[in-house]
Amino acid sequence: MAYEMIEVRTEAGKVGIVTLNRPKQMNALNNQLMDEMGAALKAFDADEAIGCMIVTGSEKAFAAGADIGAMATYSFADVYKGDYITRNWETIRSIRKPVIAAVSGFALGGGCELAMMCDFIIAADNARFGQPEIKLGIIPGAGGTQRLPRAVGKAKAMDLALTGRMMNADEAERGGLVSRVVPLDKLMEEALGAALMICDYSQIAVMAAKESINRSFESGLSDGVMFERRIFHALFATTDQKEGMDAFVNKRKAQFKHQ
Ligand code: DAK
Repeated sequence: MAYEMIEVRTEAGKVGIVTLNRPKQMNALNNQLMDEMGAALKAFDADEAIGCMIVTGSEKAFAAGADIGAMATYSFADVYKGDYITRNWETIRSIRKPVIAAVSGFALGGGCELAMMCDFIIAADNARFGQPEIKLGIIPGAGGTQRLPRAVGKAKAMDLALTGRMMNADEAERGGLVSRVVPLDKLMEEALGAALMICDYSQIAVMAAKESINRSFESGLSDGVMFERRIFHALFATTDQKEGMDAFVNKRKAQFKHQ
């Protein structure tokens, strides 16, 4: 597939990188961009050589939200019948390998929601997060009212969604939305370092960890712990578990085969 609104590349043959590329529109997210991103991530997910993905934007903007110009004339019939958001925005949730959001600049509205759909967010020190939809007469529509309070708690989520204000990277890290904040010029280096580290672990264990942590948002504690326990037990059937533990016992570096 030829991409027009994203750039796609790999690093070290094992990290798949998707860069949102609508600079004049601050990477505003429209249907074509979301279709392209979904296709690129699915292709990486299906590629045996790829162990981790990074979604990133420009220095100025990760993404300034859904494309307001494109949305402005939508009717209820358009968004309902077209299954707006669900049809292509949710593709990222079906990706089984880890997806890191490397965020610099604005991550607003749908941009903040896209970052939250990734597995974790590494932010540059110039990143600014917000859900300003209230200023447009709407509310967050791609999971913001659900994922933001799970990340930062009710008080901060209400504050952000009701006032439309932005929070900077430090506040986002303090609140728990962001896992690390790094200087802008170190953002990709840090995200790549994390991705390469993940690629070197057992891909089965990595996917199982992602699946289990995501389950914690969908179930009660005892069901979630039982889910984790069953997957934990199952990992003892893998070659990688034997390799990882043998390598530790024999004081050597593990060579995982992802089997
Ligand atoms: N959409 C389209 N164009 C955008 C945009 C956006 N979200 N954000 C920025 N741009 C465009 C600007 O129009 C401008 O274009 P030109 O005038 O140059 O043609 C260009 O990017 C540069 O922007 P500014 O001139 O405004 O640059 P500044 O540095 O002054 O300000 C800003 C940057 C990011 C603070 C500002 O542009 C801004 O406030 N942008 C809007 C942010 C925003 O409101 N984001 C939330 C969008 S609403 C739904 C589900 C989900 C959603 C909706 C419905 N349903 C289920 C129905 C999601 C909604 C959203 O995400």
